[in-house]
Amino acid sequence: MKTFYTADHHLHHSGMELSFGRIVETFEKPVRAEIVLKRVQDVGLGPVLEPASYDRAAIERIHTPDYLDFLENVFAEWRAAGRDGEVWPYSWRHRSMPMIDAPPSGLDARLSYYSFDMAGSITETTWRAAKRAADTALAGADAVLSGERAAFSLCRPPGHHAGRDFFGGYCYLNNAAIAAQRFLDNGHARVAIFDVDYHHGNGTQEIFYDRDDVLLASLHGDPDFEFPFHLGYARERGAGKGEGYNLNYPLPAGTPWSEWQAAFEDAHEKIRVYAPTALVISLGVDTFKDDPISQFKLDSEHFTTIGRRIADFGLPTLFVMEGGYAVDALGINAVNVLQGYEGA
Ligand code: 6XA
Ligand code: ZN
Repeated sequence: MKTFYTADHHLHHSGMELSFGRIVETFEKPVRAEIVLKRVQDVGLGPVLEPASYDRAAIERIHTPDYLDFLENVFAEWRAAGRDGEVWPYSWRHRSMPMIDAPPSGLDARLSYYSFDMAGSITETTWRAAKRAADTALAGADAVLSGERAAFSLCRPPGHHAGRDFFGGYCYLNNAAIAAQRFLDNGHARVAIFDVDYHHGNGTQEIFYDRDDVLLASLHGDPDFEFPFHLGYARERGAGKGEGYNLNYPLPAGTPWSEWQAAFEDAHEKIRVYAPTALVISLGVDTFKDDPISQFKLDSEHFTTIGRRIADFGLPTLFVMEGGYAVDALGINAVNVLQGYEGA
C-alpha cells in the first residue's frame, strides 16, 4: 500500500492545551506522524510518497472561501493587532445568544465565529500545514482513483472535527471529507465514510448531513460525556435527502472490544447495504486502551481485525489518519489496521 506523507506537517505545532484543568503540552504533536511513518517503513508497508500541491479549488469543494481566507490570514492580523504568541479563540456562542449568519468584523469575534473550541491554536504556519494535510488526502484519493486498491494518507493535523467553515478539536481542514468529495468528482456516485476514531466527527457530519451521496457511519464516545459534546447522538440521522445517511453509534466510557465490535459490525452491514463504490476510513486509533485522553478498551491486535473487516467490503479504500495519542503504541496500532487490510 502506498503511504502519502509530507514533513510539512511539522509546520503545525500548538504548544499547549488545557486538559482537565491543567495546561499541558498538546497531545496532537508532530512526533505522532513520525511514529506512524517509522512503523510504515519498519514493516515495509510500501512506498512513502510526497503529495503534490493541489489548487485551493479541490478544498473549496468542502470549505467556504471566506473560511479559507480567514485561516490563511488570521495570524498576520493577530500580529498586526500587536499580539504575540499564537492565535487562540476563547469564547463561543452560547444557546442564550442569537445565531448570526455572517462573520463579525472584530478579530476575536471572528475567531469565535470560525471555531468551536480551543483544542489547538493557529500558528504562523498552521495554514500551510493544514493545506498540506489536505494535499495528502487528495494525493491518496488520486492514487486510488488511478487504480490502487487502497492508499494511506498520513494526514496531520487531523480533520474530522473541521466543518465547512470552522476549526476545532485539533482540526482545521476536513481531510476525509475533501477526499470523499474527490471520489465523487471523479466518477464515484456514492461514497461511505467510516469513522472509527474515538471521537465523534462533528465536522464530517455537518458537511454531509443533508446529502445522500455520502454515507457517514461513526463509532464514538457518547457525546453526553465525551468531546466534542452536543453532537453525535444516534437520533441524528441526516436531514432532507440526507435522511438515513448519517449513522451514529455513541458508546459508553469503558467500552470493551466485544461491544465496540458489535457496533462496528452493525455499521459494516449498513455500509454494505448502501452499496458505495468507494470508501474513506477516518482512521483514529484513540480507541486504544492506553490512550491518554480516551476511554475505550481496544488492544493492538483488534486493529488488525478492523483492517481485515474493512478489506471485506472489497471497495477502493482510502485510509485517512485522524487521532491517537498513546505514542508508544500509535505506530503499531495504526499500521496494524493497514496490515490487517493488506493481509485479507
Ligand atoms: C480536546 C480533545 C480533542 C480530541 C481530538 C481527537 N481536548 N479527535 O482526537 O478525534
Ligand atoms: Zn479522536
